[in-house]
Amino acid sequence: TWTSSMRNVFTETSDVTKSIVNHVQTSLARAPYNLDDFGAYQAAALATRDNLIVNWNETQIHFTRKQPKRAYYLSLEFLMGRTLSNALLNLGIQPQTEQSLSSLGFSIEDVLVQERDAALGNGGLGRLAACYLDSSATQELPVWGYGLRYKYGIFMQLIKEEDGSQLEAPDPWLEHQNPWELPRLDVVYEVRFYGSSERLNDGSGRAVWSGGQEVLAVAYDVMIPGYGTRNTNNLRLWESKPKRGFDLQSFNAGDYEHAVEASNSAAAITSVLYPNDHTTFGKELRLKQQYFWTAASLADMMRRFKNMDKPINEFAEYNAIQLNDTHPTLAIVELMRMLVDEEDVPWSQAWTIVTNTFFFTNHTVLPEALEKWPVPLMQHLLPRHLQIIFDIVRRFFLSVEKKFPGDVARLARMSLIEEGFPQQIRMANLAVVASRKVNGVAELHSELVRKNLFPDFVEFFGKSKFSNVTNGVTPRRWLDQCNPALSQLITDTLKLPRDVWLKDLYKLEGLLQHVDDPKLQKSWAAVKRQNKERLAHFVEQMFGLKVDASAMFDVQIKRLHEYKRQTLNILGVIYRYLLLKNMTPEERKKVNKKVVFFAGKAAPGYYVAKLTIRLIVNVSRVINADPDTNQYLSLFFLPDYSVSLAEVLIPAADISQQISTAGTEASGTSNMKFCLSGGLLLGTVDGANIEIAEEVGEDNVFFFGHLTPDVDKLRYEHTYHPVPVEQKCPELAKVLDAVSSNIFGGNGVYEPLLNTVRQGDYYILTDDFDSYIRAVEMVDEAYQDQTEWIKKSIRTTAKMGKFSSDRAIQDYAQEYWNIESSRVSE
Ligand code: 26W
Repeated sequence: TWTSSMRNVFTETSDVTKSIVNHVQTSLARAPYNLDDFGAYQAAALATRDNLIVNWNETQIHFTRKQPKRAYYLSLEFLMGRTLSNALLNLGIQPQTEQSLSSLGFSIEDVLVQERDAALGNGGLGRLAACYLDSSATQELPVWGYGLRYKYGIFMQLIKEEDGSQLEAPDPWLEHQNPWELPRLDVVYEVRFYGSSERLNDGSGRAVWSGGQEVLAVAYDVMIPGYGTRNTNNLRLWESKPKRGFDLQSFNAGDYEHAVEASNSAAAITSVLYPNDHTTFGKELRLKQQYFWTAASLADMMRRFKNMDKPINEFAEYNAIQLNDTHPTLAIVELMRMLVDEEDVPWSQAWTIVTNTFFFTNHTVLPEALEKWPVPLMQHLLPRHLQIIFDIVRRFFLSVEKKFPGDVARLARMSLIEEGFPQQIRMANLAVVASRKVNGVAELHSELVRKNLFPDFVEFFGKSKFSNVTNGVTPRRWLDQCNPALSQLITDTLKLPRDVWLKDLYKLEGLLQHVDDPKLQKSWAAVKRQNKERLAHFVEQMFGLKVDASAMFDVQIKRLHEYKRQTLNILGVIYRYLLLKNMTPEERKKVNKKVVFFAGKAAPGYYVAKLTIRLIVNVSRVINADPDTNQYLSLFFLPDYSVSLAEVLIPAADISQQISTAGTEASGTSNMKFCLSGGLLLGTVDGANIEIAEEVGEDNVFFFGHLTPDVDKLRYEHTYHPVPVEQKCPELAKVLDAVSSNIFGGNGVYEPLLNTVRQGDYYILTDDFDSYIRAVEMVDEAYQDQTEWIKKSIRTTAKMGKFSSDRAIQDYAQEYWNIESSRVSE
């Protein structure tokens, strides 16, 4: 009865319709006659989810039986975006669902946009994690993600009408029930905080940690379907919850506040994503999040491992753990604690297991992003873990001392503890010491990781421990889904089924042999135009202003940060505006028309980044209202940047700006997404821009600016031989003065932002401005020859094979994790 009654994925339109209607009637308890788009979305989501669950279940059973080595991706952030359209694509039931919705009176486009983004991340690191999950499932690899189920994701960004500045509002994304998660109320672990740790002093190194506060971690599973396969992996997110509802004694005594105190503090752990990108302030709640998450995840892995009945010594043969930046570094200490204190494994054996299990990815060289935790805080919150850290330090010191006797300075540099008041624990050093391999996220960045961040460790452990895995993006979301017209054109041109090239992106190279075909050029241009019109329409709705889709679309979208130099871009726009203003109407007619788009959030406490947004918004208000120039130049800051907004912006770009100070952007991933949609790259010689140029050829990108090795020298000059900006870069000085002169309003509010350029100029705008302006001129010139431009665009897309996250995940699976694919049978 069981097997004959089990259902499979619905592939017939009529079954999809039945399922949707059934969910409207039962799950939603709604009547069909007043169903709105949101209701239709909910029902379609539930119908799709049923299919996902079937495959998800099969996959879990498959791998439980098979007992392969598994890999776990530990990330505090997963920036998933919307799920429904991706699920339909991967299940292969998009056309059927479209048809079914249409027969019920709904358009699928209107239904899909009802979904709220799952925005449990800040930026690049979180979106990378999402792309990696997609590729792992698509490649049928036994990979799970582990993260936190924040009640509030990244804040919603509003722009204040009065002054153009950023306002933050909460993102209550779980307001409506979330169909994409399965609450696993039976998968629960206890996580301890505070208390005290007593060493046993029996020579075993063991200790007993007791007392303090115990919090429950409850699992929520998010299904991650692969493309063109039944394999559906799991992303397990933890929610915190009090161990006991509330303190009954206080409750009975009428002290209600005290009664719920503990329960509030437990729930607070997973209440909100920290909105900081690249900085940390040593906040206790952040450390609590990190431990809560790593402890629950490791307990879960250990339970799964023990169910296999293998000796504990083989833990690393069955488990690989990738640390997404230093945020999960406590997992190292926690596994030591579990092995030594709970499994009775001798220290050195435990250390061997640990150092064979972990792999560490570094995502930034900015010093302010390197996590450090005050020793007193660790002592208070995790007393046993502090003991273990000091034990690791002691043994590590002995081994360094043995190799480099008497080299005290080296010991101080390499120590996991930074001296000072208070002492601080250097999480990056801990991650390096305990990991089997360490990688950066692009060739240049991996080189900087070796040369600038960890040179002593390279010398100590040897070069082979440090390598590179260049980032990648999933072509399913970032080409097929967000740019369906281009995907179709590629399929037609390559004469290959879509699912072939979408799984082997190197196949795009086949476009090269058609570059000179006028028919392809024409269709290629038409697709771009169509995407630009979609964006123009979107912006017109939002701002009530006309947008000229025949103008060049120039886009910079990413977190606001000084090193990313949105400031350079906006100062360049002002420069262009002033030039236009000074031209005769006749002269203006020869200028390349341009629409500039910005989007991105600033960390709520990052003053200069918020000022930059305010400047962009106010410049846009002046420029867009200027009848002399606004046909030639307009500017938009699109609020509340998100994955979904990126999906509209990226396909519409003629060019994207990737203009970080050389040596600061570890990789960048939007650069890859733009190029995949045929948007050319205006950028510095930094991060993955370099590898993109290597692939497409330097004549197909627009590079400018000083190179990484020059940057330190320039900064030295700024400090010791400063030259006033008027002298060094008169054109830039004029732009700064224009802002100071109040033509964009503000009455002096922008001075602190302008002064970052006038004084110190850490991100070398004064050194790069002239070459930036020249590069922009070259872009304008190139755009005049539309045929040449389209050819560059086709060549760019054609050479993006390397930047598929499928390639990146293959690198990790083979060179790092040593895991194998296994297909769930049909
Ligand atoms: C502790 C505060 C904090 C928070 C986030 C420190 C560091 C981070 C991330 C590592 C910042 C980040 O997202 N880095 C970006 O990672 C992307 C994926 O590898 C790269 O493409 C970007 O260049 C890098 O800035």
